[in-house]
Amino acid sequence: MIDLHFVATPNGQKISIALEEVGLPYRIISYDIFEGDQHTPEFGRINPNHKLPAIVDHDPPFGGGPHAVFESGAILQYLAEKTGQLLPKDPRQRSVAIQWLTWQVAGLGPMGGTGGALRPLRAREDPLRHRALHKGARPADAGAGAPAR
Ligand SMILES: N[C@@H](CCC(=O)N[C@@H](CS)C(=O)NCC(=O)O)C(=O)O
Repeated sequence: MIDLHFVATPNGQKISIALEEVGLPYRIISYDIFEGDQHTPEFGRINPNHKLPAIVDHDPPFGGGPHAVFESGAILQYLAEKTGQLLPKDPRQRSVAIQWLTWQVAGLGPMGGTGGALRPLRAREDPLRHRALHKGARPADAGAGAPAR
């Protein structure tokens, strides 16, 4: 049995989708990250970074008692290796799959998360300042106090 420490964000859903796909039995332990559920000493022993998702595999292939895995990319790789599914055996195809996995966790995921967090701030942003920051306008366009060129 696998415990999935879960929040319904894309990172959490990646793991629930993978668990459904490989057909391993699991149970969901839900967290409300806005209430700070992740900041307990118990969860810190599963993920010292206090982020979701994380899993605890009570029957790891290498024995020795329960095994905790955090970071969605590491969890996906663990599930693939445990079941022999999801990752191609062919070394060339395996390399391609790991490239896309790394792109998702290191590129798309953080960019999407940051974009989502900043969108409300951007809406309130001064239009001239926005132009100066994002469209290459001269700093003087940003208004009083900006250094002249
Ligand atoms: N790189 C991590 C990102 C984990 C992450 O940022 N999780 C968010 C939810 S998607 C979280 O737990 N936020 C709560 C917090 O930062 O306190 C992964 O891929 O698992």
